[in-house]
Amino acid sequence: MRAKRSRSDLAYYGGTPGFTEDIRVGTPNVPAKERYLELVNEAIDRRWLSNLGPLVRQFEGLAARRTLRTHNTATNNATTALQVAVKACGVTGEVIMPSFTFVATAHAMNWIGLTPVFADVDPETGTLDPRSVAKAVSPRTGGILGVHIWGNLCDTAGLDDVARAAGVPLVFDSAQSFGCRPLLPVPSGTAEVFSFHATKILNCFEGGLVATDSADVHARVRSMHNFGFDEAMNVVGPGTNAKMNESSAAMGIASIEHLDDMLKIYRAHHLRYREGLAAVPGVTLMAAPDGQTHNHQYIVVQVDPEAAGLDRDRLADMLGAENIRTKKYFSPGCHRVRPYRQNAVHTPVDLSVTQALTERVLALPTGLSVTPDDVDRISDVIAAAVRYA
Ligand code: T4K
Repeated sequence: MRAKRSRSDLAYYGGTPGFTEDIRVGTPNVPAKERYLELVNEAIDRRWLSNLGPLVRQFEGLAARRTLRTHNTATNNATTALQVAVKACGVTGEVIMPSFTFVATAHAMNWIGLTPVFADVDPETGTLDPRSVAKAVSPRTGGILGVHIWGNLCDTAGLDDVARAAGVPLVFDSAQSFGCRPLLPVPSGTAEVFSFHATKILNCFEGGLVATDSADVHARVRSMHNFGFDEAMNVVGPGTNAKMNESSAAMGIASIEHLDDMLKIYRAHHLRYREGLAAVPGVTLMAAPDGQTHNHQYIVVQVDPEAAGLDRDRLADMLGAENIRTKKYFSPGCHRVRPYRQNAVHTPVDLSVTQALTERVLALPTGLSVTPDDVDRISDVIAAAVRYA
């Protein structure tokens, strides 16, 4: 009896064979290599490589058209951007956030002495559930951090209500949501943070952005992300080094010029997966919510072990044997990892939706390196895996 099927097993049983080379979740998009090299060459010739250079300024201007926020500050990554953003918004003490997110959300808070307090999420969208947040509010609550997971925008109005009632700032972790905006362009929250990590739809190798409509918050973000300096280079408060460099900005500029084309490709892949997986029992593509634009950056399926005849982990193993490298975004939940799992202060409310999702979700390859034929092939392999499980 074999521990797991291999590529040849599925083919032997009549299934579609997988890939001879790895096809991965998170392969970086590089839509304009020549343009990037041209921009980075110019930066080298200018001998201005960091410290709020012209490419960073240009990138901030281009990004602003997409965030629809008045003030935009580019950073070296989203983890430091989250820290700067919550400090600039005056978040203190306990921060209510989802456990169902990448661990950076919780770690970023913990690292600066804030206490993550986890609330549950909506089963359809995976985003923070305002009713659960309301239950988690206590006199120690100093802020609420919503995460627009997989590009699905939170119930921003619901979270706004809870934040107002509690009298605390509402901040959004939009690391996965560049290109995702409400159809009515009124983004809520005091500030939000985007990621331009290599694996994101728009990548700067590494990079982030703090976006806000508040001039006060913006002034603090500008200062805090640059050692506490003000425009006149006086130190006016505490600060860190969260600045984006010119090479990252060059990649961001070169890529953002192709963002609309990339969004079309991601949407086409999403629709193709939907079609390809529609008849596969127990494997359901997570829907993209209405009422917003979406980047479809993550293709996430939920695996129901009863209906599929195999669980998520087994499916991931079978796909891995066919060289299809998936990711379990996001498993386990933050409440199940050190340092949060040992201390009940982090888990005051029921997290059963989170728990169920973490056991069932699986992200599939998409992006510029994936062709429509690849999508069909991956869907066929999943169908075969379920058939022969
Ligand atoms: N908040 C949220 C909600 C986030 O999702 C993230 C980051 C953050 C905050 C923090 O943002 P940053 O500080 O990173 O800007 C990856 C990314 O490293 C991380 O940025 C991202 N979220 C998270 C969702 O995904 P891992 O642990 O999955 O990375 P890794 O090394 O397993 O790579 C993922 C896949 O991408 C693999 O299939 C390999 C592939 N890959 C990766 C890189 C870096 C490539 O093919 N080429 C590459 O260059 O975290």
